[in-house]
Amino acid sequence: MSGTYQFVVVANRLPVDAAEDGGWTRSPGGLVTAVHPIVRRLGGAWVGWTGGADEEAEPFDFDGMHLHPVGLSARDIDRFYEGQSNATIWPLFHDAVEQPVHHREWREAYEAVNRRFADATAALAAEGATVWVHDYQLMLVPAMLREHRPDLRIGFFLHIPFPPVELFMQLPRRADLLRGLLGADLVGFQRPLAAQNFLQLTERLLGLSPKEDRVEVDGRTVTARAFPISIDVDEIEELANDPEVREQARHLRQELGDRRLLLGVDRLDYTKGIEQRLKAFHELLRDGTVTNEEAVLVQVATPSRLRVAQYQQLRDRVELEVGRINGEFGDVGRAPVHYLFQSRDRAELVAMYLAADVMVVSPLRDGMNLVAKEYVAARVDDGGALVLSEFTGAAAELDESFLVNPHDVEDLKRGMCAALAASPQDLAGRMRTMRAVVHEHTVDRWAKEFLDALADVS
Ligand code: GDG
Repeated sequence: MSGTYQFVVVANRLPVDAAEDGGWTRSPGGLVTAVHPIVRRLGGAWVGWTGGADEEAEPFDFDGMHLHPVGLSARDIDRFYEGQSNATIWPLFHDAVEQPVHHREWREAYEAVNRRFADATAALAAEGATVWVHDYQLMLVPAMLREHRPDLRIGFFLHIPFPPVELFMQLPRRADLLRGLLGADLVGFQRPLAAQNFLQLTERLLGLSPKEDRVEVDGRTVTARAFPISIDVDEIEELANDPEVREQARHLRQELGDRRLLLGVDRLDYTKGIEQRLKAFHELLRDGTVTNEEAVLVQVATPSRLRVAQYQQLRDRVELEVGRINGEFGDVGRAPVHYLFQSRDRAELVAMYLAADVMVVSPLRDGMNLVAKEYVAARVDDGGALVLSEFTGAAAELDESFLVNPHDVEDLKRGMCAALAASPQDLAGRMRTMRAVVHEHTVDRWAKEFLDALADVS
């Protein structure tokens, strides 16, 4: 059975959020910004979850897109989303920086939910349509889809890292997951190394013979290549030039007096290296390298995956450390760490980017890291310094940043100090170079390159 849509996007979440008036608003974020115009132009459809439990939401049209909700029960959310996706695959694909948890029921739920996504997509896509599947929650979908609809052109993009062979081998039912991805014509990754890991794995696990960026499977060719994602540069620059946002940035600076501002903005996730950043700042204060009079760390930790045990434990550890630092080095009315366990709106984030002397992005492992690119895009004044972990995809493009190994606290401290000590001329030169890179590689270009490659390979 086939449908009428020539282009279908399949992602864990629909590109909308429930509004207070009972309607929908478009979700923020680069992926939606980049893909929405393409879906609208092609009169396409988007298959995804609404974000709520036990929903029997009907398909609906939104701003030129046909949105097809896949309902998840509370049990599906528990097992497929919080379990297999976020407590098994997520940690394992991020170098197992937290111990991955394995449960048979989670794997079964993952397969069942992937099947539902695949069935919904198969029913919507027109004969010969292009389908673009996204991310680690839906890795079985390409093969499930191909089984019923060999006529489709299927692309898959993984937003997170793809692990080295030895680590992937730890996964129960690992071959199924790999075969799931091999259902696609084109598998896209953030970095070339990830594509290599994937191709090596096809040899090790399935005895296939990958050559260059391709592998033959069941008489078809699957191509694996890197397509580093980026941001909506215009959106960030518009905000950075907005007089209200600039005023907000000035106000923020005033509030902090003449102290240098170090900034962290992350989802509260153990991959982001927030604990390592706090430890480094703690030691700088303890060593006397910086004092509470001279510097302040503002950490926005956006609430994330709050029902997953590892995230609750991380929150406790982070909050304990913030309390320790502020208790030891703070003064009445002047704390060294300002910790915000809150989601802030985009304008406010950009105001913070503009106000920050040093942006500290220190993930232990990150597919790309858009915050680093947003910071660079926001610095229309060529000011500010970026301290960036080598273990982010962004490090490959932003090599004029102060690159650090966040696993080594000494190195993180060295990077933070070097950024604080650098001359304005040095910093402006670095920022100009990085801004040119971000300008060149926007999220629109990323989407176009992926879809052009998909059209070419299949
Ligand atoms: C995954 C991969 C890859 C954060 N706090 C707030 C807020 N944000 C926005 C940031 C940024 C986005 O969320 C986070 O993107 P990242 O790339 O930094 O990280 P993940 O969420 O882990 O994303 C990652 C990405 O997918 C894309 O492929 O780069 O490697 O892990 O845009 O600005 N936005 C608002 N309030 C907040 O408090 N409005």
